[in-house]
Amino acid sequence: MNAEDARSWVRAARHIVLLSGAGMSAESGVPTFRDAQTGLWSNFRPEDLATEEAFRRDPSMVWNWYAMRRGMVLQVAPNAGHVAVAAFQQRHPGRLTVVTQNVDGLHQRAGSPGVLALHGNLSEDKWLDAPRACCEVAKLRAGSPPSCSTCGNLRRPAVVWFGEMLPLAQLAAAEEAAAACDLMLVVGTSGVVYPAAGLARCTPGRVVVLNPHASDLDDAADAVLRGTAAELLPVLLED
Ligand code: BV8
Repeated sequence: MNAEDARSWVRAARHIVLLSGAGMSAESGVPTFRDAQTGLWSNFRPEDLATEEAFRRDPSMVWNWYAMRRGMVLQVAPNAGHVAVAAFQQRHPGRLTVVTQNVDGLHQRAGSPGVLALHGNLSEDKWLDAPRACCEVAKLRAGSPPSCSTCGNLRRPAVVWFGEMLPLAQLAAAEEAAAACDLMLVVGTSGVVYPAAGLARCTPGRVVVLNPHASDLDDAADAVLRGTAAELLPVLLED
């Protein structure tokens, strides 16, 4: 099957879910989780840094890793893949739902409405421990990370770390969309992180994987398109 054939599936689909991972943003210049880490973090697997335990063990190292990623994301722009998805949604309101594992906000910046960000958002912070009466953002003590100037409660990135539960509202809406769709486009994900990858295994809809390399979800796919997000999505989603 090639992109042309898959286009007929897109045309015939009443409701589409686009499940995206880090590969969706690769052509914008955002490294994937598989890509080698650089600098201070080159000896760490992302999975080892993106945990509460790692943050409590060395808050400034993990905070600075996120600060580096935030800085990088501000330097880049949505690519032709993000733009094609948002344009399809503008042309066909309510027909495509974006469910993303990405915390970079590039789908949202491309103009996609109602993005279900399962793993949170890199540009937001929250309190590490349940906030006390003294924990006011207005009274933060500067630092990496900033903290409550009274009790020392730390600020942390508002992302979902490994071992943490996903935001229930987003997860429930994503499961509902996956159960109701007749086509799921799985774009730029290795398909190893759950429960996100499970959506592609549970959907009754046809599953099309878009990935230049083999992924853990190829066996769940009705079709696999070997190519990149920015190359394939404009073709696939063109009316
Ligand atoms: C939880 C935010 C429980 C932070 C992230 C079932 C089975 C096995 C394990 C588990 C299971 N259930 C739970 C687990 C444990 C764990 C898990 O899945 N572990 C894995 C590693 C085995 N899951 C969890 O911990 C989840 N929480 O289960 O809580 C619970 C229950 C009750 C009460 C309390 C707790 C939380 C998971 C979320 C973790 N947070 N991100 C941050 O970003 O810092 S996950 C993070 O890693 C990303 O968000 C993403 O999800 C994942 C990386 O995967 P991908 O996005 O796919 O990226 P990757 O680099 O791997 O691959 C890129 C792909 O793109 C490649 O295939 C490549 O070929 C392709 N590509 C490259 N270029 C392009 C391209 N494709 C297209 N175009 C291109 N140009």
